[in-house]
Amino acid sequence: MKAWLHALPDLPDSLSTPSAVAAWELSCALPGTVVTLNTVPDMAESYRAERSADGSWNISGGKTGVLYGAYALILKSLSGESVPDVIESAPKYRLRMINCWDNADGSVERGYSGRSLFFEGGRLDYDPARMRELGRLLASVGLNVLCINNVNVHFPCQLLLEDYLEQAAQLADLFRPFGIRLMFSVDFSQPMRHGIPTADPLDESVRAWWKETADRVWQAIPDLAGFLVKADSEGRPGPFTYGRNHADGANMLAEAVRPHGGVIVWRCFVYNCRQDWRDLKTDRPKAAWEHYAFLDGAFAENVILQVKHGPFDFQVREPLSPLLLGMKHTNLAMELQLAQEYTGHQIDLYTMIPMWRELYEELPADNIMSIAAVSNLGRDENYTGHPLAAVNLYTYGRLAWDPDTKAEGAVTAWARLTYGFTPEDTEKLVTLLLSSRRIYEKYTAPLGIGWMITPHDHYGPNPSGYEYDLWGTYHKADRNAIGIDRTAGGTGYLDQYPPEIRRKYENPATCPDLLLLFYHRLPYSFRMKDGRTLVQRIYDDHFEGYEETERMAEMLKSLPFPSPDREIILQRIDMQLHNAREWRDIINTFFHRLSGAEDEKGRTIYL
Ligand code: GCW
Repeated sequence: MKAWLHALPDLPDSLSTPSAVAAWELSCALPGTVVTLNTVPDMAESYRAERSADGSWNISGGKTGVLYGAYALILKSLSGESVPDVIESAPKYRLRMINCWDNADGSVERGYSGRSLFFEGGRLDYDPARMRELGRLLASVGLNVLCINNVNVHFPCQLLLEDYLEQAAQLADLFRPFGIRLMFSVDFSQPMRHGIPTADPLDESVRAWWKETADRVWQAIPDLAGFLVKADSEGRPGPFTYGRNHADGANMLAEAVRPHGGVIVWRCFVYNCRQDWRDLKTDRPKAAWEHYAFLDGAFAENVILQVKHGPFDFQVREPLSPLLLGMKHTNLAMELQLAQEYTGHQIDLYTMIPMWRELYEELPADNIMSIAAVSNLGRDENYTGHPLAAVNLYTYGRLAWDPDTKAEGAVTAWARLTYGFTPEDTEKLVTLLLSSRRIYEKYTAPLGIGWMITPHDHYGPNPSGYEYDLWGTYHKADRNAIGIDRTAGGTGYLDQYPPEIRRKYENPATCPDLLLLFYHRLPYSFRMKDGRTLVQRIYDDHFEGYEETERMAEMLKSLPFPSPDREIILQRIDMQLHNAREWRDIINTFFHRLSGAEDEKGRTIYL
């Protein structure tokens, strides 16, 4: 299925404003329902939809608010949800972003849905009809910013150059009727590709170059949202080269884009990726805090620090990053990852909203102004490679609009919109999707330890693959114990949190099981709260994870998916079964060989 709006006819290319799109979508989706649209400029992105006694509707909203109101009414009606007489809504987050990791050569870094939707052969290359379809998909769940190129700007950032800008401007035109603004990733050292000898943010010629560049770019695309920057991260250039800090770097760019209303989204994924495993002092999860917390309040008002949701890198389970809790005087965005890099490559089922709900529960209400997610989209017919991975895009948008969105309601709405099964089958599908994250977690790295994945490619098990590498991701398993003590007595990572969080995790006897090995180094004989030993708990989770995958496969096979989804889904669940079996046996054998502990239930562990 081409995601959840597949039932609507293609959009004509003549619609140039959000209200024109809204009127057209309403006439297709709800024929016979009279809807009046009323644009109230002050309402910006918010809307109020009200049903009159005669059944007709009136939607008032800002320029894009009317569009969001129309989609809300359409999606609620089509998904069979009960539609209240008044729907009133405003987005919680200002920028609701999709970050694409698409390269100019058409490849997608960590992409599992085919090639880039936007680039091919070193140039912008897109299908306008597909762009409109994508625009409506994103707008229908309230997303409003699309950063089209990879944060690792491998190719000189052509998007900033004259001849590319023209085509990029045409792309921006295609998305504008959907309230979606483009954003570009830029390379911090870009001035050096244009004859400037340095990229030092305090150098006058550098500042002047960025100003001129911003002027040129915004002249072509006046509503460009801004620039996204990965600096001093994983080999990318940045202010550190010049002895400057990240406020110096971000504020310099912010000054260049400010006259145009642009923002600088500055990623905080900064850590030592050349670590020596012999070094016992450096603890990678501490890095973001160490680089940024002391700069709280030093960033310009049009800078947003974009922080990965956890302190490592999109593992199956990580605690919420302490930076998201600590920087009270800085604009922050939380970064999620729809692309299933560590979570099954869009082969294994992995519905993310249960994980996101846990993060949102811990986010203080007013700290965060924006949300970003790494895209899971590509040129595949169904956009997300695995047809069921579209649930992640849909629910991401719903949560970015309203962080109180409940997992079950949103997944059910998506399932109904996409497949229109009987209520029993919808319920089966929803149950299966909601359990998929926990199942994946059970058969992969245990209890928050992370990183037991095949290096670089990040699919399948390799328990010590990262152990002596330079990425700072170690579990230090020996014959007695596993893990790193991150409490005050250990690396002190936990000290980066407020006291109530510290108290929750500092004692292994009371630390929640699923993060136990993130925070503590423990012997295999450690008694869990339920009386099992740590190693027995690991064995049990892995056997259960595989069995539950088998049950999931049976259930999937019984559901009436239409073609071609059915074929793709069945082929991938077989691959997932194979993967889950590999994980189960390799992880169990790994721990058995180290600990010598037998499985109390006598199941097969290969020696
Ligand atoms: O998760 C890691 C990925 C890299 C990625 C990096 C990042 C774009 O393995 O492929 O680079 O994160 O977030 O910048």
